Order: sequence, then structure tokens, then C-alpha cells
Amino acid sequence: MLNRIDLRGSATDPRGLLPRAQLDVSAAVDRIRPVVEAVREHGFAAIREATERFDGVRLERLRVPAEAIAAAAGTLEPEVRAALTEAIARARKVHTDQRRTDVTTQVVPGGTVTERWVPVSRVGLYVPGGLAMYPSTVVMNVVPAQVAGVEGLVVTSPPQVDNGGLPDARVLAACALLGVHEVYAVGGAQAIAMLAYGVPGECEPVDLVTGPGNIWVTAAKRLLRGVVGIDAEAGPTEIAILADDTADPVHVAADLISQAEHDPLAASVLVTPSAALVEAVEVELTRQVAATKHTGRITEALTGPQSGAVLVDDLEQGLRVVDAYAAEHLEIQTVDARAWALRVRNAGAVFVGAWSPVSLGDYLAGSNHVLPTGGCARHSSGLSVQSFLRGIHVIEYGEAALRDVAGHVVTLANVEDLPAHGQAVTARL
Ligand code: HSO
Ligand code: ZN
Repeated sequence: MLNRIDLRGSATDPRGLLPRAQLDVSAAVDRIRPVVEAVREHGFAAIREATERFDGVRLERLRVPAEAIAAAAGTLEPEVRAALTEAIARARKVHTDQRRTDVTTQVVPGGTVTERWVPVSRVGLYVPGGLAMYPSTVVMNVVPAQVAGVEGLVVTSPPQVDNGGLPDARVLAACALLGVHEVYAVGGAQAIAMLAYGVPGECEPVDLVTGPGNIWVTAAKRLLRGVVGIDAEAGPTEIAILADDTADPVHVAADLISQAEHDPLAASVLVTPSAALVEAVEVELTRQVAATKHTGRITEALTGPQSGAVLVDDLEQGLRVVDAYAAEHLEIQTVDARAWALRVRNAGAVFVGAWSPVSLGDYLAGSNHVLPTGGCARHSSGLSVQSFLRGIHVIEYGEAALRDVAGHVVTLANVEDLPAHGQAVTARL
């Protein structure tokens, strides 16, 4: 099923040789630009028009009524409530430990710089609702925002024809469990435009938009970055597995399939020095894919050019390959898995050993599942409390401390031919 890529004996940089989805976000930006501009100009009417066209729902209002959120929570199955409650508790535990404290540095006597961590005031969280519904994504967005101290939290998620034009009932229930009461039944590019520009009388603009989405959402985020803050451009989900012949092919196949289940464009990549493991995993893929529910999109994802089995000489080369790939999720299923995991430099999240599958992290590990895709793990991290905070430097010098350093300020101001900068100091002295 998987494309085969043989890097054994290859000394070249593996980056260009690895499978990766080619997403044309720029082309998508051109397609959604009219929608975004219409929302800016016509607000509610434009959102209504786009929602009718793309979601097949005619919205009477954008905001989900409080009674509908309460009703969704009321009809939540007990086992779903228990699972979500546990997921929230574990995520809170991990994210609470991420909280930063303000630090004051005494630079010189009488001169301090304090770094204050201040939460963003109002945040819009996008929760997708296309091929699958994602109450877990509500948890992963809301928990770090709440721990950071964000006061204005807004969730938006596409309206569902089969839920009377409201977002998915479990998504609404998750909002209720988390105490989020401002929820909008808007999806796609129009949702990002609504959050960025606001809609008079319906939705105040936000300062920051977070959360994953399809290519139209990603394109809208790219277009609106600057008008509003953007966490990241999330592409289709990815799993890479670095494995040796101690890995269980049943587990490896199951994990590759689990993320392929998200999207025909999802990427599943196995990196191993063991040709025998590749063969055993292939046998398992054939067996397990036939036996699972979403065979169609999983097969498409596994056989697509973005997925593959990469043969390497040894785990050292394997490590270089997975670092070059910079997967959203990386599993290490080898001997001494923890030691290999600690050497990884580029990955959104690393899952160590036989008992830490990605789907644990998707729901209940306590870690966050909003992670960098498309190689962005080379420079970015997943969603965290930090994503919702800004560090503000507070500078406080007294007269003597300023006098002491004034000469250097004047020198640098003159070097840059900005003498008024220097005069702003000497005028005081
Ligand atoms: N694997 C997805 C998150 C998710 N999986 C939500 C299931 N539900 C991206 O990290
Ligand atoms: Zn997943």
C-alpha cells in the first residue's frame, strides 16, 4: 500500500526525497478572498450567503443560543461526558504546569526590566466539522487559553444540516463542560473573517484565532494574518514512525491507519532499517484497512504520494530522516525508545515506546493535539499556554542609572544618525 522510498546508502539531505503533501494554499487564498472581502463589507448577510452555499444551512443568527448549548450538554451520553471530563482534567494538569511567572531582572542598581506575561484579551477558537466532528479539539484549544487567563473565549464551528443548523452536539456539549458560552455556527473562511473583522451586533472581533481547519480555513488565516493574530497554518495530519525490528507490526499498522483516518490527504510515514518490518506492516495494513470503518479515505491517504515506507541503513540515519521530515506526530518504536526520543530535534510531539500511540495524545495523554504540520515543527511548537500570552517588557530606570549609561545611548544614536534619540536622554540630565 505504502510507496517505497529506499534511502539506504544515500548521503544526500533527505528533505527533498521524503513524501509530503503539496497543498496549494496560495491558490486557495485566491478562491476565498471574495468571501473574506464580502464578510468585511456586508457582515451577517455575507456570512449567511456563504453558509448557505458551502454548508447548505440558512442561518437565522450566527450565535448559538444558550439553551441549545445547555440542551446539548444535557443529552450527552454518560460515557462521553466521563471521557471528556477526564480529558479536560488531564489537559488542565499539563497546561497548568506551563504557566510562566513574571520575572524582574535587575540590570544595574536602580535599573530593572520586568517581563510580564499578559493573556490575549479575546480569542476565537476554530473547531472543524467536515469529515469528522471534534469535541476533543474544543478541549485542546480552550484549556490552554483558560489556563493562560484569556477572558473572552469564543468558539466557532460549522453548522450541521443534521443538527438543525447548529454545530455538532458533542462540540456544543464540550463547550458547556468547559464553561464556554459564546459559540457561533459558522465555519470555513467566513468564520475566520467573522472573527477577524467582527460582525456588528453579532460578534465582536477577536485578537487571536487558533485551531485547525481545512484548506479554506488555512487560506483565510493566511489572508487575515495581521488583521488578527494567527496561531499557525494547520495542514492535514501527519504521523511518522521510527521503528526497528522490535516494533510490533500490528501496532505500527494500526497507528499509521489511525491518522490516515482523518483525511485522504493525511500522511503516514514509516521510517525503518528493517525491510522485514515493512513487509509485515504491509500485510497488517491490508488486513486492518479492510476491517475498519473509513476504508476509502484511509486507503487514499496511505497510497497517496504523501505517505510511504522509508528504508534506512540504521536508526542513526532514521533519526536524520525523521528530523528532516519534522512530523506533526512522531512515534519511536525501537529498543531504547526514550534515548532516541530525547535526541529528536524536529517534531510537533513525540510518542515514546509501545504504549504511547498518537491516538492517546489525540484525546487523553494530557498533551495538546493542535500541532505544527507540513514541516513547521522545524520552527514552531504546538498550542500551549504560551500561545495565548504576550511577554511585555516593563522598563524602569532611576536618574542615576540613566545618567550612568547616557553616553552609550548618545553614541549609538549618533552612529545611527538619529541624534534626537540621544537628545531625549541628555535633555533630562
Ligand atoms: N490527530 C489530530 C487530532 C485529533 N484526532 C482529534 C482525533 N481527534 C491532529 O493532531
Ligand atoms: Zn487524530
